[in-house]
Amino acid sequence: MAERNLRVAAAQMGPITKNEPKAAVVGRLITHLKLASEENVELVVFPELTLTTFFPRWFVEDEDDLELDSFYETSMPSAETEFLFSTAKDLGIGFCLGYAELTESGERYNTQVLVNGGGEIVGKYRKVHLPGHEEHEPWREFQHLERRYFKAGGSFPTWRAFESVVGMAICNDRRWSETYRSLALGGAELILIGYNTPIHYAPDPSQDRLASFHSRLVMQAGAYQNGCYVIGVAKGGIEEGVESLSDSCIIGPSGEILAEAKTDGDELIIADIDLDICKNYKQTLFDFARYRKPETYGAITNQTGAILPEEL
Ligand code: ING
Repeated sequence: MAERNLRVAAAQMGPITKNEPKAAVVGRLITHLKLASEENVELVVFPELTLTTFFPRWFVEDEDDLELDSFYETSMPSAETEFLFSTAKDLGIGFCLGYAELTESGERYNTQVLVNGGGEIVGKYRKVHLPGHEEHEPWREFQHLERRYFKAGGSFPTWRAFESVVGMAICNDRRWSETYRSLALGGAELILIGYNTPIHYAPDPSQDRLASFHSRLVMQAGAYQNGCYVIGVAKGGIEEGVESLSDSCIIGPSGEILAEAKTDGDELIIADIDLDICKNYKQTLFDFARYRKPETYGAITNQTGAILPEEL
């Protein structure tokens, strides 16, 4: 079988201001696509909620507030993103786009779509792990109200695309080992993860200095333990006063960092990946069918929280 080489890119975004028009943001995304085209990139991964500022940092009392709705898309492509889709199709470049989805029935999701080089949406993923809190917590320097503004997704689908099997995850999903294993059990070789990660973690500020280490740790572990490539893409920099992690990176099935961002702004990070390298791990150390013992893993799906042993 011919080698399955793929040139991929993480399209890191710098800050997006609250009043930056979506059309202006799309202009920045298209700049990424044009540079990617010059470098013969085949797949570009954009961050989580790429079309707007990270609005869950603010409390909006009224769920039906028009301003809140303005951060969501009621169709994809939408009027503002139609030009992105048509440009990508003209350039023959596939992409992964994170955005806030408002369905016809009024459900709100933190969503990513996978689009092939022909401009067709081949997959859609809705964020499963929603971090933060549901109610206004004024004690915080900034809010993290994803659990108020989004409904959780219900599965980790995978799709055949780009001569591979592709899965998607979003931000906090990358911190949960179940995410990668679920996708790898669906055959994923390539996992695309957009994120918006504030450096400051209000419940435990001792973690702040470890933001980059923790982000790399979980993605490198997820890649290695499942024989996958992982592309982690940030919207970083100081966005509306909140310092957010950049550090976008492309990670191989060995767990090694293959390419990484050098700035906190809009930056295209490119890597040539050989998808057949996944077999070096999936068919040896991590041969699931041969070595996994699901009959012993019951606690993982039967429980939500920990159940401690009895006091002696
Ligand atoms: N952001 C964060 C993330 O998981 C967070 C939530 C912030 C966790 C700060 C830890 C520290 O990267 C999103 N959007 O999930």
